[in-house]
Amino acid sequence: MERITYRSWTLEQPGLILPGLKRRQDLPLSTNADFELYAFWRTAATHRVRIALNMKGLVAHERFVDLDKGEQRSPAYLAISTAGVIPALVENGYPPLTQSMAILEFLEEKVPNPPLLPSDLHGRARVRSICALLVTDTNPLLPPRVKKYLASQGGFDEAAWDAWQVHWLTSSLESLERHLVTDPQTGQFCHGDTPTMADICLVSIVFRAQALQIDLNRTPTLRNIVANCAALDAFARAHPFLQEGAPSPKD
Ligand SMILES: N[C@@H](CCC(=O)N[C@@H](CS)C(=O)NCC(=O)O)C(=O)O
Repeated sequence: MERITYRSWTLEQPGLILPGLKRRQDLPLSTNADFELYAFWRTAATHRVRIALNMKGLVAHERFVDLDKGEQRSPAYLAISTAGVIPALVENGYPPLTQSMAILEFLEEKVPNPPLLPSDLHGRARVRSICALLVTDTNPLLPPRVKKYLASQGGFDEAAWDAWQVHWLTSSLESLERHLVTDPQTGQFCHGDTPTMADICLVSIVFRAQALQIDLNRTPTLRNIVANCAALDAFARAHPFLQEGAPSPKD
């Protein structure tokens, strides 16, 4: 069986991707792309946009920005995103769109079906609140620029950086678990029985948690929702290990 390892996380891990899916580099290049997506294989923010594009039936031609080589800080990329972060989504004839949540909202308005937000006002607020916990409060503690600063100014080595990530991810996921397990609006997914932006955000953050061997059995509601998402084609095709630049089976 093909085995891909990234840190302690392997592609063989059950229930997380559909068998038989092809890695992006094995697929023919799309000639009918709706967008260009500046992307890197493993990042949570890009992961969110890939899932949303898949759910909306849209196709993006990806331009690979290698975060491990610091390409996000190259003058060419800073002309696309002044903050030097990915993703950036470009629709032909329009300026680049940045910030994954703004991109998700853009895709939701551009292609309303299937909806990624509930039809009622309070439901939408609940879904956006879950997104904010994961994306606004948690994700900013984890990117390479934070690691770089903590290493240079705070004396962090790899072990300290891992402990930092495990601390903030665990605290965030456990607080979300407490919310989801007690709220009757939780269903097979974070909000009811159809996937929303909240599930997209959850799956993107959980991938990072799994790479750090955080035990999802301590957050069983989240674990079950992530497994339900993984069974959906739009989520499965967006899995980081299937993307260009991901470690090959030999790595
Ligand atoms: N809030 C932004 C975060 C974007 C972001 O931080 N992206 C990371 C990858 S997940 C990045 O490009 N980091 C580059 C760096 O830290 O140098 C979003 O959701 O799009």
